[in-house]
Amino acid sequence: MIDLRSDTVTKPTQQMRSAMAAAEVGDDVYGEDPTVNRLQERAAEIFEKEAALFVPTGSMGNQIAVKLHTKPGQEILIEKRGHIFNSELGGPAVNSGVMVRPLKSTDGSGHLTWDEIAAALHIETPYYSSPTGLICLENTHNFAGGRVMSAEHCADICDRAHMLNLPVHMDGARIFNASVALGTPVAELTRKCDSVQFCLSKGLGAPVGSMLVGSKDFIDEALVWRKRLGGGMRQVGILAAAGLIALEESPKRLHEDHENASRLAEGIAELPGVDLDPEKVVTNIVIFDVAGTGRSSREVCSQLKEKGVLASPYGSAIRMVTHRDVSAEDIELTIVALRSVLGRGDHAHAF
Ligand code: TLP
Repeated sequence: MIDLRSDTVTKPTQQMRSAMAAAEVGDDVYGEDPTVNRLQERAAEIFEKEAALFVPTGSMGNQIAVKLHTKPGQEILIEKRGHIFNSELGGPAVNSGVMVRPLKSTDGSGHLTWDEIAAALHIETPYYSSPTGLICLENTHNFAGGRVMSAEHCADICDRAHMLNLPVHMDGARIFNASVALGTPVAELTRKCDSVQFCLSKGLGAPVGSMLVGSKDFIDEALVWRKRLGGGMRQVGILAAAGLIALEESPKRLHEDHENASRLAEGIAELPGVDLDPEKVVTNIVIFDVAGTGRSSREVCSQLKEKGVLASPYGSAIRMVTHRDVSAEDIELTIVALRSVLGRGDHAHAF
C-alpha cells in the first residue's frame, strides 16, 4: 500500500529504533530522564526560546497553550480550517471554557492578515461582550494544503497583537516543513510567538511526541497542566531518543517530500474535473477537490484503495500527504492509479 493519508503514518527508522533501545532513562515526572531533558534543551535551543516540554501529542500541546493563555469566557481567534478548531474535539470549550471565533482567510492561504484579525477583535468592548484572549496561527496550514506563513507575516501579527496585550500561539505541527520550503530557520518563523507547538511524529518521523516551546514561566505552568491532563510520563526517554533523531536529522530530508508533493500535484492537476493549482503546493500536503468529476471523494478514495493507494477524503476534497515512507516511484504509481480511477482514458473514449 502507498499510504498518503498522513505524514503521521511513518515508521521509526532503524537509527531511531537503535537509539530507543539504548536510551538512558529515568523518571521524567521527577525531571530525571536525561534523554527527555536533552530533547527539551535542544528544542528550546533550536527555537531560541527559554524552555520546552515534551508532550505526547500535538493536540495536548495546543490544548495546554490555549489553557494557559486564556480565561474562561474569552474567545480565541483562528482561521476557520485550523486544526485547533476542527480536529481537537471541542478542546478549547471543554478544557479552557473559551469560545472559538473562526475567521475566513480571503486569499485562501489559511493565513489571516492583520486586517482580517483586527475586524474580529473584541478589545475594550463592554463588559457584556466576550473578550478576545488569544490568536492561534498554524504554519504550515494543514487543511489549506500545507501553505506557509513567512517570518515577516508572523512577526507583524505578533507585534500588533502584543500592542493590545494579546498573546499568540503557533500550532507549528509542520513548522519544519515551512522552514525548509521558505529557507528560513524555525526560530525566525516563530520569533515573536508566545508559544509554539511542533510535532516530532509527523514529517520528522518519530513514532510519538510533540514539543511545546515558550518562556520558562510558561513551560513551568505547562508542566503542571501536562500532569493534570494525565500526560506525566515516566521512563519516556525511550520515546525522546527517537524524538532527538527526528529533530536533528529529519529536517535535512523534508525537501524530498516537498518535491514528491509537487510532482504529485502536477499529475493531479492534469486530471479532468479536478480542482488544484499545483503552484500552491509548496510543502508535503496536496488537497484537491473532486466535485467537478461528478464523484464523491469517498468513492474516489475507496477506488484508489483497491489500486493500492490510501488517501483521506475531506468533504468534496481529497488529501494526500507525502513523507519519508513514500518514494518518487510511489508518486508515479499514485498518478497512474489516479488516472485510471478518474478516467482520463474514459473521457478520451467518450469523445
Ligand atoms: N493532524 C492530523 C489529523 O489530526 C488531521 C493529520 O493527519 O494531519 N496541529 C496540526 C496542524 C495537525 O495537523 C495535527 C495533526 C495536530 C495539530 C495534532 O497532532 P496530534 O495528532 O499529535 O495530536
